Amino acid sequence: MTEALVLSTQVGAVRTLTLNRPKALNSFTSEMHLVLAEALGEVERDRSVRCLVLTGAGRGFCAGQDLADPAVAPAATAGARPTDVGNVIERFYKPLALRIRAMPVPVIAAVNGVAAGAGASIALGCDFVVAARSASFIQAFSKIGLVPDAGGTWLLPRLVGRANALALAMTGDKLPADEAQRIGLIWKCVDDAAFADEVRALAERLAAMPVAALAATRAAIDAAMHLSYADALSHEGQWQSKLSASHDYLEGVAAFIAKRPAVFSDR
Ligand code: T3D
Repeated sequence: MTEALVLSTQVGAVRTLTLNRPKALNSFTSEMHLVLAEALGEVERDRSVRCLVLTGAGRGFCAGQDLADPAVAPAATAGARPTDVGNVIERFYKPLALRIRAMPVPVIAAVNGVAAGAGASIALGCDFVVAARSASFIQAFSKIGLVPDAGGTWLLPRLVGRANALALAMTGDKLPADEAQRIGLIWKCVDDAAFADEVRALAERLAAMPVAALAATRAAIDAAMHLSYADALSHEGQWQSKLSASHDYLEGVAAFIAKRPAVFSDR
């Protein structure tokens, strides 16, 4: 029986999707994209899911595009037409990156090992990036004559500034997880032995929070990146109008007044 390309498990309200092509460091084939898209659709539809964890099987998180996937690999035969990688981006990576950014629940990238190329971009596009100390981030694109994609050019300078973004993208050097945390590329680097427990604890904590407000927080912060101060203030007000009409806001305030734990359920 063939192994699923993406493993989906749920404990409580935390859904974990595990990229599962460990022999090729979980690099993306067209088929894995399709299976992942289906799994993300299930997360969107299933209201029992309140936090999503994306991780990789084996020693890697994801090595980006599978460079040997016949569907996208550059033609080796002399005279053959080269693959238009832009089409691959439009078809697979752009929808994936946008979808993760619009998930109705918080998304944690649990970077268990190397994250390279589009694998790094997809991780960095998640709400939280928690990496094992043995993990690393590689902007592998320059080594094969491409630019960072899957959101890399947008994310990198915003996360670490232009100087670091250019250095990482142009050299393609391996950035260890602790250094990635130090320069603000990721949220947290944790010892390998504590990695699974840290991810679980964070996911469970987020799942118990008002997740609709957390998803709105992501949207508001992303929108504010290209708004004026005045417009951001107005945009925040619009979100507050919407959220203050929700069950979770009423519950949050009632629980605070009654000095009891809140039970949030909106999504
Ligand atoms: O069509 C398009 O190109 C679309 C564009 C998409 C955007 C991108 O993602 S472009 C960037 C693509 N990714 C890369 O260039 C990374 C390539 N991989 C590496 O540079 C190295 O594997 C790593 C630095 C990530 C890890 O190195 P290391 O020494 O720990 O492992 P390894 O021995 O290189 O890899 C282990 C196996 O995974 C190996 O297979 P083997 O020899 O054991 O049968 C290797 O070939 C395979 N593998 C790793 N990355 C890929 C891959 N196979 C196919 N595609 C990969 N991207």
